[in-house]
Amino acid sequence: SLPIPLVVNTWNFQNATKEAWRVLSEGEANKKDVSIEALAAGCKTCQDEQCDTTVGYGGSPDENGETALDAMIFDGDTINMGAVGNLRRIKDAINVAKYVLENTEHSLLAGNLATDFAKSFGFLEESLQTNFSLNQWENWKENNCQPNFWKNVEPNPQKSCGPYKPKENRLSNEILKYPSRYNSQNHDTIGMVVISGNGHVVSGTSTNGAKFKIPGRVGDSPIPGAGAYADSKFGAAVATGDGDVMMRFLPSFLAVEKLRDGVSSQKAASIALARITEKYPNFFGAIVVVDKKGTIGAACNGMETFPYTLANAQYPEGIIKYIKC
Ligand code: SD4
Repeated sequence: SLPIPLVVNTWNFQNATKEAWRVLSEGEANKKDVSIEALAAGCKTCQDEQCDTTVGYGGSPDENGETALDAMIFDGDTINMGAVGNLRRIKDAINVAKYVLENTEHSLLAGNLATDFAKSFGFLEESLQTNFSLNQWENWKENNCQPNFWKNVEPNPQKSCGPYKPKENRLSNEILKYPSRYNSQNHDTIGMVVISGNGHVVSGTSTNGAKFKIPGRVGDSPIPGAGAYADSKFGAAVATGDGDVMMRFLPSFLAVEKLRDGVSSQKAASIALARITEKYPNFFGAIVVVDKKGTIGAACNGMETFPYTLANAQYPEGIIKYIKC
């Protein structure tokens, strides 16, 4: 069991881990509980660095070439949360989520009106498009605009990029045909768990979602129990991967429920992941579960290995761990 205070996050986003640890340990030194600030600072580091181009601005353009963001902070002390879904033209999604948590009675704001909300509190409105995301989008269009997230579409006329619409008849046996549209190259949400010395457990996520998503799509990341969940009495979980499938199973909620039942964090991770792969064997994704003492469990599917990163007093610079899937 690793000592708390502790920071753990999905993938090898070590700078995010380090930054969250820096803020957390400073707070601890001043006898202040800054779990939420630490989590926001860590996730913001990934947003600013555009971790793997799948967190923050300038990556994963939707069918219209726009990047839109999902983020959440879940407070395990109060069982309160703040989240934004499909946030447009605002870079700092995690701090808008923090604003929702700390200054409203709501849990989740979405789309353009979430943008208006953020702007009214001083968040800068700016394009999230970059040369990189523009290129991603142009390449996709040149390759006949594979309709990544449509089912039952009419064959796409050469070089015509939608609008797509479904055929009349639905395909049978949709689940068996389900191909994973995801891989570790294009799909890396940061999910982070922070536990303070006094046992305050907080979790959160930040992502730009899924490449070439249908405009308006919201993933699992801002959905409580899907992308993240926390309960300071038991621990927390964060998930990454194919959010469209994942959110149907609430894996983070399920894992924390298992902790409540006295199951180990490793077993809880395996159970939550298995619930998805039973139904979707090609599912791409991973879950990290941390019990309140700081014991970490993780499980993954659809890739060879899955990395996560942790920092604590022993590893203030952060250390990357790998699990086999
Ligand atoms: C999503 N779950 O929007 C996110 C993306 C992700 O690892 O997790 N990438 O589907």
